[in-house]
Amino acid sequence: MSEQKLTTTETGTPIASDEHSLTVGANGPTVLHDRYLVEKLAHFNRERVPERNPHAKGAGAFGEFVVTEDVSQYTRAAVFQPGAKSETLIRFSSVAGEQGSPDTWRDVRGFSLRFYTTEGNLDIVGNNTPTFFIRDAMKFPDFIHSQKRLGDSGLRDSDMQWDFWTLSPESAHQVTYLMGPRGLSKTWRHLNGYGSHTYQWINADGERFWVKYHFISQQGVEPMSPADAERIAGEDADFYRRDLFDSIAAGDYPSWDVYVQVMPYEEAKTYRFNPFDLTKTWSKKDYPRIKVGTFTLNRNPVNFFAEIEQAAFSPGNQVPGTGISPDKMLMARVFSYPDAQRHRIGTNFNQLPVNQPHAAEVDNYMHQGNMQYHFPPAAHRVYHPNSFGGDGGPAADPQAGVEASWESDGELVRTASTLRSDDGDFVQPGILYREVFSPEEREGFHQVLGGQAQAITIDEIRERFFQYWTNVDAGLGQILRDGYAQGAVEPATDSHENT
Ligand code: HDE
Repeated sequence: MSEQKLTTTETGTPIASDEHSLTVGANGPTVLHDRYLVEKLAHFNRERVPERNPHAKGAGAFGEFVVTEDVSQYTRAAVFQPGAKSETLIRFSSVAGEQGSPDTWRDVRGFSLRFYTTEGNLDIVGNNTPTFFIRDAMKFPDFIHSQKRLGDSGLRDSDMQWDFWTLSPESAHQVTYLMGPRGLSKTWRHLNGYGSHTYQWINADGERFWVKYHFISQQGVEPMSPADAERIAGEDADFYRRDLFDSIAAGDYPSWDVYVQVMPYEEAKTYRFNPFDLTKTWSKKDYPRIKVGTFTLNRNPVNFFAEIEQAAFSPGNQVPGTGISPDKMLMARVFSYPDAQRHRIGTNFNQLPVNQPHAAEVDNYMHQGNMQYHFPPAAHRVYHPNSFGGDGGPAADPQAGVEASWESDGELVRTASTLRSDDGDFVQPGILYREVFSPEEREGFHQVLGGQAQAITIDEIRERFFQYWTNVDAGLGQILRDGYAQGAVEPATDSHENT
């Protein structure tokens, strides 16, 4: 046994009891000047920060990324140069469920990846699907509301989920993924991650490329059956969280290979799909995956709250040689994520150990705010420009801070992006259903959708549901209609679940 340490107040003074409040006699009233009791109860009342809305339930781990190939012709980012090694942080999550929700409800899974690079933190905040439900940020709160809970009963509701989806045809590709095998993974270790959006890379000569990130699981991609998911939701609501933690604790380190699809800058102007619309994927025949390296998760958090709950990711965390693209969703996310962190955690959220850069310095002219922890030397001025040279503070350098860029001109309008030749909402989901799903996966997909049809209680919405899937594939629509008419499709065990 190690030496017993003393319990103290938050300011380090030893206290007399862990169990008894200070009272007037053994049976008398509790006194308010029991400073430790008041401190302990007050702190307890403040233990929670607002949970993420969405992506509340999750967990994560630290690891290392190693670049095994040479992609320096596409990016100057230090993190992607041959042989570079960087510390990483990942957080997996489900989208709709709250903090305590079962891990194995059918859902898209968040795949938030941070590289602590020598040029600052790079965050790729993606999912286990290469697409998304909507293509304009204006619809995001409505979308999430439809997947969460009704205003009156506080219940989740198939009618509102399908109401939103069927009124939003751009969702069809992602909903096809969600209702297919990717909606339920065997574990978090058995899923791929995707940056989903198009990002930009810039090489040392200033040449620009559009890229999509793919993180391919070395454990393989394996689904979980709806029946297992239903059972496990009851037996162990933290199944994925436990699996990840236990695997790493046992030295069974999961890893993912990092790939990019690279599109030359000019080709984006004429590609047959809008390459900045994340309801679409890029054909791998047109843009094959190019390997970059591998990351391995090898370290569990020491403290879940400090290191995972307070992890503050943002797609705006880019480094010189990487950047965002004109994807309307991505541009809005760059604003929205730090706003969420300021609300959830506070002004100086980036000063927390998990969020501060681990391999780069921070220096600028922002200061103060609640919970300021880091501060510069006394000579550091609080304004720029100043006449104190290096001692007075940092200076910006356009060559160091390379930023993504693209041409842009036009009137301010509120309208959808211009459609390309193959931009139909139902083209790619149809291909996914017919050509990518195996016969068994299609069968499982029919079962899941059969259950969903039964869970819808409003005829008009169910009719739109049949039409939506008919638009994806006429045969699929017919199978679902016939199944419903005959009552032949058993309610899928996960009929109440969704994103
Ligand atoms: Fe998010 N999203 N999102 N999202 N998202 C959040 O950020 C948001 C979108 C994703 O592990 C929130 O810190 C908007 C796409 C993940 O900590 C919030 C839009 C993709 C996580 C937010 C999107 C994602 C989040 C909640 C439409 C995949 C978990 C609290 C423009 C490519 C991050 C927070 C973690 C979390 C906003 C769309 C993935 C509210 C406005 C597309 C993995 O800021």
